[in-house]
Amino acid sequence: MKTLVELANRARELSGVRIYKRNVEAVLSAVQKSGDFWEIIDMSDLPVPAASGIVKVLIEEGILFIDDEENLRLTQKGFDLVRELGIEPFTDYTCKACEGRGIPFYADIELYREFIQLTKDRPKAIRDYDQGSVTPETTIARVLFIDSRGDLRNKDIIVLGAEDDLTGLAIALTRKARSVLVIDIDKRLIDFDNRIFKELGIDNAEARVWDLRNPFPQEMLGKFDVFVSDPPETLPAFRAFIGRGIATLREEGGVGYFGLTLRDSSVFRWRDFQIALTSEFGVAITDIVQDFNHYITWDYHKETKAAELAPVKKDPKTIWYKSAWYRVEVLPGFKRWNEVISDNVFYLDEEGSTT
Ligand code: SPD
Repeated sequence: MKTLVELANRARELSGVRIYKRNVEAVLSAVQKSGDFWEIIDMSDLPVPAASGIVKVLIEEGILFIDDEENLRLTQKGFDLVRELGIEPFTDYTCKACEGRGIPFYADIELYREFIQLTKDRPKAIRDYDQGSVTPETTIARVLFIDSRGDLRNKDIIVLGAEDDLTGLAIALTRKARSVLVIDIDKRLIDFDNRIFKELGIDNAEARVWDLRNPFPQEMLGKFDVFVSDPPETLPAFRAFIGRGIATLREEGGVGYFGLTLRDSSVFRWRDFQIALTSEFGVAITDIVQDFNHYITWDYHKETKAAELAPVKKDPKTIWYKSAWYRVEVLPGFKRWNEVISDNVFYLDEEGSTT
């Protein structure tokens, strides 16, 4: 019988992504709770290629098998292994009322209702820009979180990309910010926001088309108190969205909010992001709320590398794609990064698979 380290190394070889012993343990723990591949990814906090590689190796080694309903199950050898190694079933004490965010969306039920009402005909998430919208409950909880930290009222706020989540719209609907500027590459979303701003007479909010691969003009830099974003998970996209977000901040004490996921990115990549944030851009990470952002599975799921890599063909039945909510504060001497992005790997690299 191979050791967990050997299983991890084999999965790494098979999948081409970074995997270590802890990841194999996480899959063996998750599979004791649910046989659904997408739920296993959610519980084990792994990029799809990594989870898929581990599952394939565990099947190869006779530790798992796929049953008639396309669920993953432990074999007798698998049961013996988890018992011998003391790997227990996944446990979850997440608060069901706030879905683990610590901020219940219904704390401002009027805002939630207005948002739901206004966004009934919202543009659908499309594959072109790696879109995947968060649930309305997530969007409203984001706004309430921002308000709870003193980062909403009378602040100049910029929302960069990911307006498929309509976070910029929801911030504007509070009528509490001093100004709101929404930047997105997708003209459908920009037109959608601007139409609502106009209809409701919200004249301190505006949406503009912008491709974040391009540097911002000088007049955008140093103009805002707060930025909000949700970048694709490659390093170039992280720079384009978060580096440029930081560059828009007026002064030390400025704040950024964004989502980072472990479904399209590994914890190894998170370390690279965190080094860029703290050592290069000069920010402190004040908050990371794991699984704060819940994404509605996108209509193009069947066309993605994730669907192709999955060991089963069954589609996700529940929300499986989540991301952590980061809050950062810029400190004295912070760097305004605003270079051209020339990298071709923008939306998808070896760890990503949902575009
Ligand atoms: N490709 C579909 C989902 C993409 C959602 N983006 C989440 C990014 C988190 N930073």
